[in-house]
Amino acid sequence: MGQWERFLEPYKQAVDELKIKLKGMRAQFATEIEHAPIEFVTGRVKPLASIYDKSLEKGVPFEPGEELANELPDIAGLRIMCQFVDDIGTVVESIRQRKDMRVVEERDYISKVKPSGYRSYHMIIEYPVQTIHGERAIFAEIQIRTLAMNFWASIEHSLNYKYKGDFPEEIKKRLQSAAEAAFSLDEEMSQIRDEIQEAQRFFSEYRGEQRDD
Ligand code: 0O2
Repeated sequence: MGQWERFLEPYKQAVDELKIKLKGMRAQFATEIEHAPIEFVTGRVKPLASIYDKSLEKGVPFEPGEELANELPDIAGLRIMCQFVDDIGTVVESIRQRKDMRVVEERDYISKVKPSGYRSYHMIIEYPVQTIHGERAIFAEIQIRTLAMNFWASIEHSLNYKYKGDFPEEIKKRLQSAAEAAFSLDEEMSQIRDEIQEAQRFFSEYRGEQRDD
């Protein structure tokens, strides 16, 4: 097994375990309260090419080890998507209360929107992974955002690849205004939230719907 593979293995394990735990949280919410604040959960280990780019950006040697692990706390990354902006606070609070992970940092890019227009709530957690060599605490980043914020971020992320972060002024402006439009949609949806939830309850009862993720 290569050096990188050995270094990344606990991250892969952490992502797999955290996906199960966060999906479990979703299922519990769904059975106990009428509106589940989690729509869906995804997770990934940062690809080696992105680890390389980020290490260059941060001026950290591109070597598997502690320095890289401390400087790049998002090698293990989870994403939680919510229907409504208010759901984000509920999810954040549930994560803070958990005993199987420790929150070490929070960044609120919803009240403090990034200049690009990016909105999301980030939590860096420390998570203990059990390995054959004993317990290993690793960092993971959980990004919590609405479906509209996620839509915007994924489009902007792919355009970022194309322009390598150097957007033409016109596209930059359009993306910023698209971010505001996405946020207006979130605000509009929040205002008609009660109507939407009643309709969703009726619809899922009518179809006898059950999600298994
Ligand atoms: P990928 O491919 O998603 O892994 P810094 O501001 O430098 O101190 P840093 O370390 O960049 O902070 O962390 P930050 O900004 O808290 O979170 C970085 C991650 O948030 C990014 O990871 C993206 O996933 C997401 N993100 C932050 N800003 C933007 C943005 O403007 N647009 C989009 N689409 N996503 C953003 P990576 O490693 O950059 O990318």
